[in-house]
Amino acid sequence: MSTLALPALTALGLPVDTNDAAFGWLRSSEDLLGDPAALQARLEDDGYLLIRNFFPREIIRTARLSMLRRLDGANLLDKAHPLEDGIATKDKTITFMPELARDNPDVKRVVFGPEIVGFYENIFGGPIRHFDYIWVRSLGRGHGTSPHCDLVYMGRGTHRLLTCWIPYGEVPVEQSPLMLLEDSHKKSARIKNYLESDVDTYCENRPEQVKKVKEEGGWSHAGWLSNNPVSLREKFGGRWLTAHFQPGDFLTFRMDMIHGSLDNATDRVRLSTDTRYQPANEPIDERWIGANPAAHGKAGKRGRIC
Ligand SMILES: O=C(O)CCC(=O)C(=O)O
Ligand SMILES: [Fe+2]
Repeated sequence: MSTLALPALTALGLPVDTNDAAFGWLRSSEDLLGDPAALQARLEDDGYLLIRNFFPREIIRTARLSMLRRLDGANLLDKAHPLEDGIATKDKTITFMPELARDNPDVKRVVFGPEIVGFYENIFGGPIRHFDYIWVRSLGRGHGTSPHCDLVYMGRGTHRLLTCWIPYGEVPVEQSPLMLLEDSHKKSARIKNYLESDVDTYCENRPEQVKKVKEEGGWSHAGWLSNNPVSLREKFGGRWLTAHFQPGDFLTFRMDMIHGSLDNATDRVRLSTDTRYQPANEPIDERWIGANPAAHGKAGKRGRIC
């Protein structure tokens, strides 16, 4: 891969090594769409599938505009620019905003619509269900997401669960695209203790955890595997893989795949959702279902003897 055209990239403020041995591109499996067995095999091998040009662009654009209108209504966009450009107001950091998807039929059209449901039915080989909760990220200039695996946030049901990350608009490398640590799903034994943890579970026999998690509704830990994507990669091996995402693309990956995102070096908001899908007949993590999911609130906290 030529690195000549790449701008200097950072992750959590740290310079990312973009040499061929440390950095690369996600491969698209768009060509396998008609062949579920091949998709399943590729997912097993790579731990992820990038599918380009999957959604009709119009539904992505409609969902993007619906979210931008809400951001604008909250005075988070610079009114000197067209709404559609999604330019963030200076000095206001925007991050995790699930309210952009609440009661939003345009976002639900994308994340629970027939295209994506059909895709996961092919992947799981039968009926599927999704978590009702929709994670929305609206990242202005600043740091991306720390490296983690999703299991620690949603591992109480089946582990045959897949995340779907969808960008709403173009997301070039300098605008905080998602990145996956290559082959990390094959090394999960090395992070066994981390993968067995659950951010909403506390030790009943440790008073400080009872106070923090059960009484105050906090988390037992933040869920991050590391706050240093550069040294994590050096220790763990593999390359950080990312893409210059286009509207219509999506990325799906396993619960044990290490991922995070690059920083946003622009004033353009990076809008994305992440949602989850699993076989319909397997147990589901109760925190994320229903009209008003408990999420990481007090109702989802669980004690155990450590
Ligand atoms: O969008 C991001 O920066 C993080 C997304 C993520 O962690 C996920 O899709 O599971
Ligand atoms: Fe994640």
